[in-house]
Amino acid sequence: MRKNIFSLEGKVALITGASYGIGFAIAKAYAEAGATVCFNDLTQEKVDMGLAAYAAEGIKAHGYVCNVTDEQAVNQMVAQIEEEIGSVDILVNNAGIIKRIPMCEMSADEFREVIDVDLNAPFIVSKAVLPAMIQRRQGKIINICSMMSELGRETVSAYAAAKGGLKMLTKNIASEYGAFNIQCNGIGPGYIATPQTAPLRQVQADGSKHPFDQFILAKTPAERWGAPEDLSGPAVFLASEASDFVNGHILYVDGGILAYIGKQPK
Ligand code: NAP
Ligand code: GCO
Repeated sequence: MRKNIFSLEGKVALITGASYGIGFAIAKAYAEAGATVCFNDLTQEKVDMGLAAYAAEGIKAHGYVCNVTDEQAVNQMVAQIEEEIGSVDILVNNAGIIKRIPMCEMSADEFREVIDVDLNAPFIVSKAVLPAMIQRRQGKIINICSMMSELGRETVSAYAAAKGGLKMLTKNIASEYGAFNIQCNGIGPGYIATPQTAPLRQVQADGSKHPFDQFILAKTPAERWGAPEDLSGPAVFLASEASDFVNGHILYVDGGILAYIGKQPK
């Protein structure tokens, strides 16, 4: 029989913030490819919600309460996973937040909060799994970047700074640990329909589409928002041996946004 180079059989995957949304879709794809799925969320309630959602898909996932910005809690969670399940083969730094506030109205504390979750935390979680990866001479780290790793827009200064930084952290991990057969790549989703982007898609009082919704459709050659499942194939590719010589790359999964100047208004 031909070997399946996309198989994740026998691998342990940790996907942060994966009770729902993009993280959940990626974790589900990993489980379907054969991996054991571990995830975390901020509260027991959210973890239980996630566990029930995985169980409904026939997946036995392992859920942990952990704030990814808390280095001690992250180290504890990774140690617990190593003891209970095995060393982490695949890490997806997915947990993230956004604050849409015009820069001149944003406090430094609000800015720091976004940087803490979206940039410092991927550093913290990667640092926690890297020693075992180095020792075992294998590992995959996938950082969930953004259109804002390349582009700016009004109100998202902190998010863009964090996601731009995450792109460079990705390249640096690849540079620093590539010799240990560790691949660190990013996925840059386009505009994906999840709770994070729900305010941008809200139907207006008169029943019309939100102006931002129309704006995104005009900016996306695919003329639709992405679904979390659009990220499944790229995420499996970057976690599998099919991508063993792909390192420090950001794979944009955006329906063509970054290639397109946008539709001319009628
Ligand atoms: P989401 O629906 O808001 O889900 C984010 C998840 O991260 C939630 O489960 C959330 O938990 C968790 N989280 C937040 N802060 C955390 C912390 N400190 N510790 C642990 N977990 C934490 O977001 P999403 O749209 O699925 O996005 C997932 C990732 O993709 C993010 O990094 C986001 O920036 C990125 N992204 C999203 C889009 C998009 O269009 N949706 C596009 C590009 C990139 P709680 O529910 O407990 O808050
Ligand atoms: C926004 C959005 C974005 C997306 C995504 C794009 O307000 O512009 O929330 O930043 O979530 O990251 O790739």
